[in-house]
Amino acid sequence: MTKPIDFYYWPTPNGWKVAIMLEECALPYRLIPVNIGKGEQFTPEFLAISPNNRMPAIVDHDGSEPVSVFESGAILLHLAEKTGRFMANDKQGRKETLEWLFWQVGNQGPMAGQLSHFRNYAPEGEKDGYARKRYIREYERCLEVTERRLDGRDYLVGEYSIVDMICWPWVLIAKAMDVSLDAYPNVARWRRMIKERPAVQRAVDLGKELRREAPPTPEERRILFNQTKDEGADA
Ligand SMILES: N[C@@H](CCC(=O)N[C@@H](CS)C(=O)NCC(=O)O)C(=O)O
Repeated sequence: MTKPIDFYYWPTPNGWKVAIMLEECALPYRLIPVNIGKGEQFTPEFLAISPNNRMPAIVDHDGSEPVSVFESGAILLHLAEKTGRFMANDKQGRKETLEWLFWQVGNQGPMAGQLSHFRNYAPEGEKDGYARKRYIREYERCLEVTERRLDGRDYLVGEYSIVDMICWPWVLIAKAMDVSLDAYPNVARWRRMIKERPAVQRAVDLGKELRREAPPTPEERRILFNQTKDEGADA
């Protein structure tokens, strides 16, 4: 019998990317919450799996030795190769899959993450400053890139795939980041179509009882936003 995958998770867009794939493939998994507001991403056990102190991460017990994987793009590739699902397997399709996976983790993800930071967590007085405007523009630029890519296509690469799974969560929350999708009809259609998938709905609901209901406390802010030694993360 296949052993469940250990899934290190917290309910955020980055966590949803992997939750979607696990749910789509109906892979058995054991949910291990990583409370990033409490600093659980810094335990030695977790750092051995995910050296960048970020979730999501997995440990796959399928082979003779457990295999740990961190970074959502690498996890999705691992799961697609393991199951033979949700990834084009011809040479051109694989190349395009890698291009768009790298695009997400190097562009759309970080820009959306920073936009979310400045919108939700920047100190009052800095919320509407240069940084927020910069990340709104970059997030919108990424939406334009996605819009053009989806022109005449249902999905980003071939059939519905890990590329859609990795790009979709940060588009799902566009409105919550004060960005309208009205100017991006292809993106809006694609967002809607994916949102209707039962596996995607299960993934977005995963651990929703753990979601933050109030702004971060000073201690949570220290843990999340002052992570270098000089700033006292491990003081
Ligand atoms: N590039 C990473 C990003 C993961 C990421 O930023 N995770 C955040 C939550 S959304 C996290 O674990 N933060 C913990 C921290 O900031 O210490 C991926 O795609 O897996």
